[in-house]
Amino acid sequence: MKYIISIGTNIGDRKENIENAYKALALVPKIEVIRTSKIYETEPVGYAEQDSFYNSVVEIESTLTPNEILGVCLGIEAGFGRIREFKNGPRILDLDLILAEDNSINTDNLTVPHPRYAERRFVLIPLLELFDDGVAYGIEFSSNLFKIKGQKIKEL
Ligand code: PH2
Ligand code: MG
Ligand code: MG
Repeated sequence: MKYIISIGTNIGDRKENIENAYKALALVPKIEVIRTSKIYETEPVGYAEQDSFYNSVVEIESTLTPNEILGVCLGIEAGFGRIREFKNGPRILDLDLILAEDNSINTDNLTVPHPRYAERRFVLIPLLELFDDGVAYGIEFSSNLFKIKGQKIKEL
């Protein structure tokens, strides 16, 4: 099954962090990285008093379940020394499962599609780069861009 994972960072060498996340995903058994978007510099969303983020999205192919993918994401974050201080606060690396090819999931610890992705230009713009007709796995996502105000974003 294919999955879309969003990567974000605003601590340290942000470009290197994103590239390390691509590499870490590619090293996981049963995960193949199919393609990555460009890297974007983005205005913080949610909590404004922090440095700008670098964001990217990745499409992977995997035989792992959505819950296993979530575990991989949390494991990679921990491996890079992520400390969770407060919601939407600064982070060295955040990997979020955004979409799954043939699944919607709603459990206590995982909701897919990601409950807030449609409000986030930093997810939708790189996603549109990968799915230029604005549809990913049967989900039309690009029209959400018209509803978003602010949230500056630029390609590196
Ligand atoms: N992640 C958040 C909250 N706000 N803003 C930007 N620009 N990029 C992010 O990755 C991001 C955010 C919560 O995970
Ligand atoms: Mg996140
Ligand atoms: Mg996260």
